Amino acid sequence: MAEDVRINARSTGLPPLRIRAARVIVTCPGRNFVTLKIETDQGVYGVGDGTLNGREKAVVAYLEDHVIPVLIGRDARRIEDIWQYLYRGAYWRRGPVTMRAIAAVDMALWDIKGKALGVPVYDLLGGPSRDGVLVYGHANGADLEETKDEVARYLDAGYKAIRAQTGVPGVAKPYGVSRDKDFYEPAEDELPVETIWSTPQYLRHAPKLFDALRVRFGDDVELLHDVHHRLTPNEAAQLGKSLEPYRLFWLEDPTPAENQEAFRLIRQHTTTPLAVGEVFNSLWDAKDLIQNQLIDYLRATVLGAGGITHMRRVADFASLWQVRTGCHGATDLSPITMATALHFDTWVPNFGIQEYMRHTEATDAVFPHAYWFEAGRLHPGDAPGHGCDIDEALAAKYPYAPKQLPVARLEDGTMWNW
Ligand code: EZ4
Ligand code: CO
Repeated sequence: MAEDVRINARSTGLPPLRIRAARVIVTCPGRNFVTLKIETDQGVYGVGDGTLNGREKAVVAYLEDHVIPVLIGRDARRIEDIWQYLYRGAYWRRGPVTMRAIAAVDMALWDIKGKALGVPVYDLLGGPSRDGVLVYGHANGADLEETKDEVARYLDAGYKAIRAQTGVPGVAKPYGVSRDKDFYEPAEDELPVETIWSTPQYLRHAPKLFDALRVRFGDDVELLHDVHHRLTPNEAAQLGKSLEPYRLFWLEDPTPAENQEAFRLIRQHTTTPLAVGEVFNSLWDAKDLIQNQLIDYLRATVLGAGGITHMRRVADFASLWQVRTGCHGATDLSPITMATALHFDTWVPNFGIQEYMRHTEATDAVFPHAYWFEAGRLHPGDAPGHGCDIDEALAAKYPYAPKQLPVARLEDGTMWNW
C-alpha cells in the first residue's frame, strides 16, 4: 500500500490513536437526535452530538458525505488539527450545518482523549473552577395563575433559577408554553405548525407576569425570560425598561441578532441584562456584541458553535469584556451535548448559567450519562471522557421521524420570526 502522505496521518512522538471507523446514528426517542460515533484502532471510541432541530438529515449528509471520509486514518489525539482541517478546509465555512458536524467530531474526540487518558474532560481543560453548574429550568403556563404554580413546582424541585414563559391573551400557541409541563419540544409535526404573534399584546402582558412572580416568590429566586427573537430594537428597549423593577437574571433574544449593531439601541435604554446567541455558530456571530459590551451573557454552546475547541476561544474572548456564558440547553441538544457542556461549564472561568430542559426517560435511557442534578445544580460526574454514551440497540428501536419547528405570523398574516 502507498505511504499515506497526508501530514495529519504522520505521528508525533506519541503513538497515534488511529480513527478506524466513524458512523452516524439517528434515533427518535420522542424527538430526533443525530449522533456521531468515532472508533479507534485501540478499541477506545467516542460519541458526539450533531442534532439540528428540524434539519437533522442535512447534518447526517454533511457528516457521511464530507466529514467521515476524511477522518479515517487520522490520529484522534490531534483534536486541534482536525478542527482546523474541518473548519479551514471547508471553503464554504461556518453555518449551522457545518458547525454542528464539526461539533459532533470535536465532542467525540475530546471523549476519546479523556477515555484514553482515564480522565474527565473538565480535567483536560484545566480542572474544575466550581462545585456544580448553576442551571435554570423552564416554568410555563397558559396564563399567569398556571405559570406561577409552575414556578412554585420548580422551586420545590430545588431550582435556584427559573425561566418563566406565559400565554398571552389573544395569542394562539405562544412560544415556550407546552402541553406537557415536564417536557417541552416545539418541533411537533412533519410540516411546520403555524402560530400567531401579537407584539402589542405581549408588551402589555409580559411585565404583569414578572410583577406577579416577585409578589408571590420574593427576591431570592433568579428569573429569566426568552423573547425568542420577536421584537424590534425599540420594542425590546421598551420591554427591558418595563422589566427593570423585577431584576431579571436575563432577557433573552429580544430581537434577531443578525445585525449585532442593533443591540446598541436596546443597551442605551435599559439595564436589564441581555442574553443572545443560541443560534450563533462561531465567535464571528458574537464579536461586535461582545467587544461593544452590548450583551451580558452569550448563549452559544458546544453543539452550535463547533465543539469545545471553538467554545473555549469564544469564552476567552468574551471574558475580556466580562461577558459570561449561558449555554443553550434545550431538549434538542442531546444528553451528549449536555454532558460535554457540563465539563465546559465546570472549567470555564467566566461561567454564568446553563440552560437545562430535562430530557424524557426514553431519551435518557438511549443516552446513559454520568451527570446528575442536585439542589439547582448539575454535576458532570467523574467518568473518563464526557461521560455520555449511546445504547445503540435501544436507539435502533426509535427510527427517524420527520418533525419541523413551527413558524410564526402576525395577526394580519405577515410572516414573522418564530
Ligand atoms: O426554541 O432550541 O432558550 N431556548 C430556546 C429553545 C429553542 C429550541 C429550538 O429548537 O429558545 O427552546
Ligand atoms: Co431561547
